[in-house]
Amino acid sequence: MTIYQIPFPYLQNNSERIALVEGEKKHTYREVNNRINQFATGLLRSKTDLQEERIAFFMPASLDYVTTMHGVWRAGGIAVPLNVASAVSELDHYLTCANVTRMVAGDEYQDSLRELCASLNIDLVSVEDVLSEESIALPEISAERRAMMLFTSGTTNKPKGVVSTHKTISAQITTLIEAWEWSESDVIPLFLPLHHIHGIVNILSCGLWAGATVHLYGKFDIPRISKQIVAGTYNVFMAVPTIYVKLIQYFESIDEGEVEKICNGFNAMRLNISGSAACPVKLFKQWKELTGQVLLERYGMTEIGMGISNPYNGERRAGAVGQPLPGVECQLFDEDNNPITDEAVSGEIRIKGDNVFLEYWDNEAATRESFKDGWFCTGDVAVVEDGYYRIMGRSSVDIIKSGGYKLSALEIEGVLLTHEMIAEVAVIGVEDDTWGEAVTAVVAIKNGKSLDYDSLKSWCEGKMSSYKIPKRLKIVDALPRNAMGKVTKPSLKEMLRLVGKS
Ligand code: MLC
Ligand code: AMP
Repeated sequence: MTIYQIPFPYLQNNSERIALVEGEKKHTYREVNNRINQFATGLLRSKTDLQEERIAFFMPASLDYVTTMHGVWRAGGIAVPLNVASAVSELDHYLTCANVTRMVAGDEYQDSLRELCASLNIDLVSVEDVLSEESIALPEISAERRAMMLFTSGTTNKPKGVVSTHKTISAQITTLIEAWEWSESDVIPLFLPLHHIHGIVNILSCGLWAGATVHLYGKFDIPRISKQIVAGTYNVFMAVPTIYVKLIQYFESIDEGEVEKICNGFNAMRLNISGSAACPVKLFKQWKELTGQVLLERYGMTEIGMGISNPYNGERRAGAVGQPLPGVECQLFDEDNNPITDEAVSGEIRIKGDNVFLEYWDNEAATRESFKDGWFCTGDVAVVEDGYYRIMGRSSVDIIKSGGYKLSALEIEGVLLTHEMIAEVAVIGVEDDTWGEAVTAVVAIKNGKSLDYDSLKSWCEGKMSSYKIPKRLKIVDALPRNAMGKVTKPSLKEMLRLVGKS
């Protein structure tokens, strides 16, 4: 008998309930389970265990995605889901860093990936190529084995591979099932990208573990999703704050009767969640006024899954993220590494628990630096007020959160500095109503040269993923620096925030 270390009971039990809906197609748990086994078998070929071989995949939310993710887990590999919106120039780093040997891609992506995969000696296949009807025993895999690698931007260098084990993923799922009372009667739309924890764990994996039905969308398609909301299809909705902002902007573009129907659809749901970036109090209130839903805001990170959440039952507080989730230990620390016990004194959030990742792939130094005395140091600063955690900001100005994506200012600066007109550049995230933070390039231009926003934007295309391209350009004579010669990004940020408001 196969031992599943991430035991999705409804898959294992071949339930006849509907697991996935893709447009008009519906797939039962039994069907999905069989396909996963066929895929795992095909991946193994003559091997008995993939022994943590890194298998990348490049596909939107689909039956193929689920087949690949679970198939890799069951065959003993490490699943490396990649961002289908990545510029091909950025994929090279992910594939090389993870030493990927096989890439499973949707048909629509095969042509654009062929050359890159060939140059890196990576086997490019489709799900269909791998499926096998043969019947073999799948390996027994210990819970401590590595299962998944997600890339996350950091303050230095290129994105790092965050490795979680089968045990980590199980812990990340089960805490949410308990806290948010997932059940088999839940139906949820999934339109977030599937190379991040929000889409992978909070929605897809919790849904499949609980025996719920997950409706898969290739992208955030507001009219299609709204139609289902009006029809009362969904009872749970999870998104980043930017999505709630975009929904409100959409309401302003359609007639009032339609808005009312959509808002009634939201009103009838049991739960609306916001996370991955701060939910402004104004947005929390607007959503309540429009839909009657009190958003449940929670806090998480690629390295820990979810850590802190407002209560499902009980007061959900605007501007706060709530209390540590079941099984998650959370403590604030001051700059001298002393635990903070007083309320209203801010400090860095540090986390312990089975939900915490194992390591940054092939980067012992970064792993070591991110843990202190067994606590994972998140780099986020919070206070506790009346038992509720409130996020105050991040310890690094070089991390930008735009529409829920974590971006490295240094990575973007590195590309911009190769522009022939640019003498020096500082990239910062400036407060923005839609994106949370808008990537802003503050640039000093070489003597005698000129640069406008549109030409910079077109120059960036293809050199970085489109969501990283600066939304704004500010030209200065020289960047402000402190006595040590370091660019004073916090003052730049404040200056541009005030300019934006004037
Ligand atoms: C898209 N664009 C963005 C952007 N997303 N620009 C800045 N920031 C973003 N996040 C740009 C595109 O480049 C394009 O630019 C234009 O917007 C339209 O693109 P689109 O793809 O049609 O946009 P849309 O579908 O509206 O996408 C917005 C979005 C998406 C909010 C749906 O960004 C998204 O799915 N974000 C969620 C990311 C996520 O899941 N994060 C969780 C990380 S895990 P142009 O110029 O070409 O028109 C984590 C832990 C935790 O944080 O706690 O959960
Ligand atoms: P990522 O590395 O992409 O997983 O992003 C994790 C980061 O998103 C955290 O370290 C926080 O900075 C931020 N984040 C997630 N949820 C929230 C939230 N509710 N409020 C503020 N910041 C958040």
